Order: sequence, then C-alpha cells, then structure tokens
Amino acid sequence: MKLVYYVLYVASFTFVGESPLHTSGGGVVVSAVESQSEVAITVRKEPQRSQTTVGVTAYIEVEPRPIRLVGDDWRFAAWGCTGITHGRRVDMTGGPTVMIDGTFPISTVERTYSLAWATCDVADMDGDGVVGGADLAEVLNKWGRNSGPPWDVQKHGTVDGGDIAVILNRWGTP
Ligand SMILES: [Ca+2]
Repeated sequence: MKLVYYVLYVASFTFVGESPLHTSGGGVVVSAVESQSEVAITVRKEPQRSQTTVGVTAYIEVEPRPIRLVGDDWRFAAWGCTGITHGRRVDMTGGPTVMIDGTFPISTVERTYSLAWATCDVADMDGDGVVGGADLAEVLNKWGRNSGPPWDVQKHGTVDGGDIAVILNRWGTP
C-alpha cells in the first residue's frame, strides 16, 4: 500500500511518494503518513487566506482484501467509489485503489485527519465490525439471488440458508 500525492494552490508540502493526494482551497499539507492500515494527513491554513476548509482527495492503494473503513475523522468525506460510505465494508479484491474525497476544517493551527481501515470478517456484511442483525438483514434482502460476495458468503452461487448459517455461527463476533 502506498500513498502518493500532488497539491494545487499550496505553498508548501511534503512529498510522500509519486502521486496523488490533492488539496484545494488554500490549505497546506504539512505531512501525509501512511501505513498498512491508516493514512494520516496534517493540514493548516495559509495565514493570508480566508478559507476555513480544505478539500482533500486521496487515492489509496490497499492490499486486495475486504476492508471496513473506520476513520471517524473522515466523517465529512464522501467516498469516491460506488457503494463506499463511511463505516461500510469495501471489497477491494477487484481493484487496489480507493478514492476518498473530503472537506475538512482548517485554521492556522495544524490539524491531523486520519483514515483507518481494518480487515473485514467474511460475515460482517455492512462492515461495522460486528456480526449481527444488520448483516442478517442484508443476506435476507438478497435471498435466492446470485448476488456474489459478500452476501453469498459460501460462494455457492446463490444466497441461501448456508450463508445464513455462516452468519449465525459468527453471531456477535467482532
Ligand atoms: Ca455487521
């Protein structure tokens, strides 16, 4: 996984890699740090500018696997890929790059916003970190269909009782 970025309208910034973290609106990226499970971006406002927010777009390469997004600081963000919302499960097995587009408050005091993710349990349909009723409901909504993962937990081609059994066996597990 790597985070790389470029910046518009910014007076100073630190390169972490080749591309692409992108900000607009008079914000300064002080630093951007990535690890296997988190990216943290520290920003501040240029003193002469009146803006109170900064737009940040990040393209993050994630190891191909189902993940769930757990970055509370990114509650202002809109996920740039279909089906991706805060706290939701994201199946990254089909492609390694996720785009996150957010707007964050800034001032002349540096603030750090972090986005974190974790490996998603196979039975955690909605990615909230717990196997429970919401996951059961998702499977029931797909009942009898060839919807594929994550609802077809067993990957038998149809969402059915076997998938329900997997959820029930893992009920309550984080
Ligand atoms: Ca869940």
